[in-house]
Amino acid sequence: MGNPRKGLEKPSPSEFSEWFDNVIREAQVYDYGRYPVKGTGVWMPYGFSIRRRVTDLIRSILDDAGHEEVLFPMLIPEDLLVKEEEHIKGFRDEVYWVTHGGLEELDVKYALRPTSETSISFMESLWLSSYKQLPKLYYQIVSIFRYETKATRAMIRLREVTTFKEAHTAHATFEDADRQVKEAVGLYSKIFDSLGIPYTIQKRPDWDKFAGALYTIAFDTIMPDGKTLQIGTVHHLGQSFSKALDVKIQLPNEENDYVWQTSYGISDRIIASLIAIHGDKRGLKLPYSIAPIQVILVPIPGKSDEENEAVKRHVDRVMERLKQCGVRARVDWRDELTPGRKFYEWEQKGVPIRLEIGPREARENTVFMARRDTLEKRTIPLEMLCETLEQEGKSIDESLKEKAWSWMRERITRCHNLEEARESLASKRGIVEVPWCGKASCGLRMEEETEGKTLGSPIRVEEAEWARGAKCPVCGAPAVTTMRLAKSY
Ligand code: A5A
Ligand code: ZN
Repeated sequence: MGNPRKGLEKPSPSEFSEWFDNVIREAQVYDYGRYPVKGTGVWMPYGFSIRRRVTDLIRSILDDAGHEEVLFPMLIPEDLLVKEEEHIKGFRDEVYWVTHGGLEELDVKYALRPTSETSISFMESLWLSSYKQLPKLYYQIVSIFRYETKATRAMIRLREVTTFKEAHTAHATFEDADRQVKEAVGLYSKIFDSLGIPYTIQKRPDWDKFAGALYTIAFDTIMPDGKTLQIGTVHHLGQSFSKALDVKIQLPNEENDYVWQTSYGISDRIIASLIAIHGDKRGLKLPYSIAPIQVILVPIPGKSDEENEAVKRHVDRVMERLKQCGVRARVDWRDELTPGRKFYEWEQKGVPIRLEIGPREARENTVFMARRDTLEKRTIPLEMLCETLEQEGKSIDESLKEKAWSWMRERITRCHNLEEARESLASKRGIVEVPWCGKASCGLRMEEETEGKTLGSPIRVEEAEWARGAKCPVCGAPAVTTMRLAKSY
């Protein structure tokens, strides 16, 4: 017998990339790199069910906070897309164009939307006329297309981003849009928290904000290879798009003004990080609250037909009980596979709890439970099943979240000089924080000298407290905040 706990460790930084590609295919989540269009992947049935639980979670949190779901056309005529100057400058190199209808060349070519600020603002110019209609909070979950030139990666850097949740909001004042940005940061925190995904929140430096925005707030997490992944962004768009697309309203004082807008987005990356951050060498580890299958029942064959009959009746009883308490459960009846083989598959798929049910459990009216995250096992009387699962489910989710946060916190390092910062990024990656005077020239120098990417400054001032008054390692002036740097995706 090998070590029964083998495989509960994370893939090492150097193994991560291969681990991720293998696990998503073998667990039948996502088939990537085989469909003959680069940067696209296929959500397989099990993966689709995970994706649906995640989009349901996003929808419920946004709906509860007053957002309305909409669905816009995928095609954006060129003259609309180019209206906002900074925006098109930023996206020019990434747009896919539809140039023909059949054999005919189109008069005005169409972009496959790379994002929807321009198309949504265009319709808002027709829909909105008074401050009384504001704030207006729309969102859609759609495919977008970006001709990415950096190396494409399953779920992480796609050319067709199939799970693009984009929210677009309109407000009567700058301040109300500013408030919405804070609200969105709170909503995104809640979404990531529900999945146990840890993050840091920072204001991106001006040289790295969204094309057309006044400023961008970003959520970054650290992947098992130590590189950071931007998992969500919130933008204050000011009036750039409303001016370019003429979204005007009447204010309380009867004057007309352009609306103030925000937009915020998350993508397939949220599912990539859910898988990457909790997973181990055995495969996925899904939180109980989000798992499409929370409990898998594996019948253990007996020595006689009689015993097998008893097992079957007991499995039915257990399923009945699980149905009553609203647990998403399934029985694996496949008779061509051994129980051991089934354990292996469901562990790989990340099902949080396994119940083994054999002749002994049937006789004693119990189930034998194994937790995916710790492999802890114990026998539970049937009458205790529902309350036990509820407790174990909570405990699994807390434990996954806590482990993920502590792993990430250990990878955030404070440095007082750039040499140290460079060393730290080279040897252990993660995030380094250095005191920063706030000048762009110093930030850009930090990027060069540390060979890291500038993620920006924490939006919570207390997170930069330690650096206040310290010297900016570039110019020596007193720091007003910190700059976070990382090797990033
Ligand atoms: N309209 C705004 C919200 C927008 O487009 N913002 S964004 O460009 O920053 O994209 C939102 C989020 O989508 C990013 O924070 C990133 O997490 C994700 N994303 C962007 N490009 C992606 C790609 N090629 N593949 C997967 N996810 C991507
Ligand atoms: Zn400086």
